[in-house]
Amino acid sequence: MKIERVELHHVDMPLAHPFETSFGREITRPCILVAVHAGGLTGWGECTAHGGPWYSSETIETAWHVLRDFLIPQVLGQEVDSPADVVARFKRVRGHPMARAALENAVWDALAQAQSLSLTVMLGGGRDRVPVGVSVGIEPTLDELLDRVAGHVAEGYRRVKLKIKPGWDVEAVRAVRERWPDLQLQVDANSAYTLDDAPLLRELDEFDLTLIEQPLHYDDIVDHAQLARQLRTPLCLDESIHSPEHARWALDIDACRIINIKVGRVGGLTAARQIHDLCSERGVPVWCGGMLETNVGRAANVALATLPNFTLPGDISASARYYRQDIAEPNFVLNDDSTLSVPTEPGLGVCVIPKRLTAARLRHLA
Ligand code: OSB
Ligand code: MG
Repeated sequence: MKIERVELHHVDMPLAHPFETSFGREITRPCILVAVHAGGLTGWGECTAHGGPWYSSETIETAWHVLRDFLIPQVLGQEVDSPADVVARFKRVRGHPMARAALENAVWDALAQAQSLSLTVMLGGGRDRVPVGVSVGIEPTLDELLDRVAGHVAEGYRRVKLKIKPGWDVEAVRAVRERWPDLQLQVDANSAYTLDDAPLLRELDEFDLTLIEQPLHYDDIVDHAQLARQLRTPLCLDESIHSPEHARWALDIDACRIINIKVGRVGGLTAARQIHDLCSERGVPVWCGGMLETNVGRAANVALATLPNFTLPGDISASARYYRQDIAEPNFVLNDDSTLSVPTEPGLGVCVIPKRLTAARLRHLA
């Protein structure tokens, strides 16, 4: 397959509900959509970098720069027959996993379409439904938090993740746990604590949480290994795992018992599957994280989450939880059993709607 043209679309869309984490509050979600044109087909990939370097050091601007000046030139006009060809061409590039992932995933979509395979089948996944949960941001008051959780429970979500930060932790978790004693519950601190907070984090042990996600420094595994030994609740890493190597290092030193795999953070579907396989060999469960994606990124997440070791529900909620009107169709809708159905059409199985793309677009590299 010869890559004939690559387009970048910088879009920005209002979120259905503002999303607050320990690193900030988001009202709109800017992202870059990558379109790869080859042999009459178009493959799509979503770059999950945010506007600012808050979740990770990448931003929309760094990703645009690295895609335009270094990654696109590596594949433009080239014959690409498998995702491995793209990975090999990007090998010289250090860092910038979200930029790499966006282009690699667009090639996966194009290659899958060319072979008339769904992305799920091309990845080697199998399920026709994947279990999902919902990530609930920090709210202005506990009452508003309880209202949001109640809404999601009523929608049918059976697993809820609460964002926590100092001052919004034990009390918030207690309030939710008291009202829903049987709900599958977990928390995500996005690096808001230090080892000195171990006694406070230990208080969370009484709430029967599935996991505590990334409590310490975004680039740390050493302190996490120390903390893990002091908690009964399993530790899960998100921000600290940037590649299959980071996953291996973290598991080698028992820094976590569970890994959140995000396609963007680890540099693409190839790396994501490698981490899945490694964790599978080591008996470590994984789950698919989310970055408030549009249906383009969500479709890739759903396909990834069909791999067998994705045993915990993903942060892959229904489309309506994120946007009033998504940029691609069809929407993902929550099934009665707190799952999303896996598309079976060739490639990602979603179509970008041109009119919506141009309406949401701030910048275009054609
Ligand atoms: O840490 O998992 C995170 C959203 C943006 C940045 C970081 C995170 C999140 C989420 C949302 O928790 C997950 C989702 O897309 O539903
Ligand atoms: Mg997280």
